[in-house]
Amino acid sequence: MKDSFTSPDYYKIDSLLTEEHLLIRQAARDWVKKEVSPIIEDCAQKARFPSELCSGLASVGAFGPHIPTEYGGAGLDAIGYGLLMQEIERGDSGLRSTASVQSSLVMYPIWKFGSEAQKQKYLPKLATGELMGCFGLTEPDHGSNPGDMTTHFKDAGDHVILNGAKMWISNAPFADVAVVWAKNEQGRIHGLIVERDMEGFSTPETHNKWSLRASATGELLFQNVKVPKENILPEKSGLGAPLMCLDSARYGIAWGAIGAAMDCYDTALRYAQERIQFDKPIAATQLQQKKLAEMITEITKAQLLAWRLGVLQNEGEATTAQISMAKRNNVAMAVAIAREARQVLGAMGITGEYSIMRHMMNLESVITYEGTHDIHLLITGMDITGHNAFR
Ligand code: TGC
Ligand code: FAD
Repeated sequence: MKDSFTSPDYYKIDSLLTEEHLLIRQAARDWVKKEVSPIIEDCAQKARFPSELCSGLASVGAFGPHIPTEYGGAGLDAIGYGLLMQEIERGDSGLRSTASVQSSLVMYPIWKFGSEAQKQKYLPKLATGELMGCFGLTEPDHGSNPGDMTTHFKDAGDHVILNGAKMWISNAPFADVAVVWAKNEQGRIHGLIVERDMEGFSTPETHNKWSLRASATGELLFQNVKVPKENILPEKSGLGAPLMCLDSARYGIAWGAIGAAMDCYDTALRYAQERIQFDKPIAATQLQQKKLAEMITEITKAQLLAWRLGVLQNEGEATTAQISMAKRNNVAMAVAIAREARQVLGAMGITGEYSIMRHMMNLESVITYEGTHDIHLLITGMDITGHNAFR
């Protein structure tokens, strides 16, 4: 099916963007239409990660959009980064996952907490996709509560010995490097850069997913892995370090989810105009108009939320709780729109001829990872009341 996507801009939000933002977005949109749309449905059906798209993701600036150019990043502002995530997730949430992980969860901690030698060694190659990375925080018994992780390392002279397991890790099956969060002997969390060929390190793939099928997910298993001390990120420790990375990735997801929602809305609008029942387009019926009108309203609200968050982020003013609100709202908005849009297409909506069902299934992961829908509500709740309702 030809990709005829046209982006909705009901409140003329484009007029709030710079020339550079529009160029970045157009380049990413053109790339998605040309390279992603023709193959992504087949990849999802076959549960295959399209590794052949990594160099294209790098070329549109999706690996390290907010990392300075001196380290190979694109050096964009927060809105440029957000627009890139939006366009890529318009193609598929799994591809956006790969970009989010590479940029916000691998390059960002190396850039923010790494030594100069670590930055020089890894960042330029991660920016081009020559090296691919993953981020290990979640464990089999510690998902929403990563602070209780049990993965740990012991001092052994010029290296440490790492043991433990991480689960549900995007990009794990093919990553060359993993940024892994583990506790030292005093129970303090540190970030370690683990390389694929280190002895005792394995990354079995997680199969049988109904969601993010074009993204590769796996475990990270560490059995007495010798990690050189020079691979420990020196500049920050404690749970706050991975949580800072999550702020960056959640910010991108707040924009990315708009892309998935736009694609569902655009598909449903076009279909409703073309599909004739009872001698008229279904778009001329009140019930379908209600669905479409509510979709464009919610997309517009989400666009404004993301744009304002982007301005705050550029000013260095965006808080964790504001990012949580945008991630939670915009992903839930996209989930609801995918469900409504699928109904507009009737039976055709369940087929791979259209992208909606794939987006719908993908978004079930997006609403769970990077902090579940519930966790983000509790973050907002704590922010406005001062009471911690997690524990
Ligand atoms: P809490 O006691 O609140 O905080 C622990 C320490 O961290 C500090 N801190 C932050 N620092 C910097 N930035 C932030 N955003 C920070 N938030 C908290 C805090 O001040 C404290 O510092 P200190 O010095 O006092 O120790 O932590 P908690 O254990 O109560 O947990 C809070 C909670 C539940 C909000 C947090 O654990 C959480 O966000 N849980 C959700 C886990 C999650 O989101 N996992 C995501 C895994 S990665 C992933 O899903 C990738 S998906 C692939 C893709 O991106 O596409
Ligand atoms: P749990 O924490 O067990 O939560 C189960 C349910 O309980 C949820 O509904 C939750 O909201 C609720 N709950 C938990 N605590 C509370 C509370 N205090 N009050 C009320 N309700 C609560 N992780 C990584 O580290 N790196 C990755 O690259 C990565 N990629 C992922 C890719 C995919 C496809 C998926 C699905 C997950 C990925 N994750 C990754 C893991 C993801 O971050 C976790 O799944 C998520 O944080 C939730 O943890 P959990 O699944 O263990 O659920």
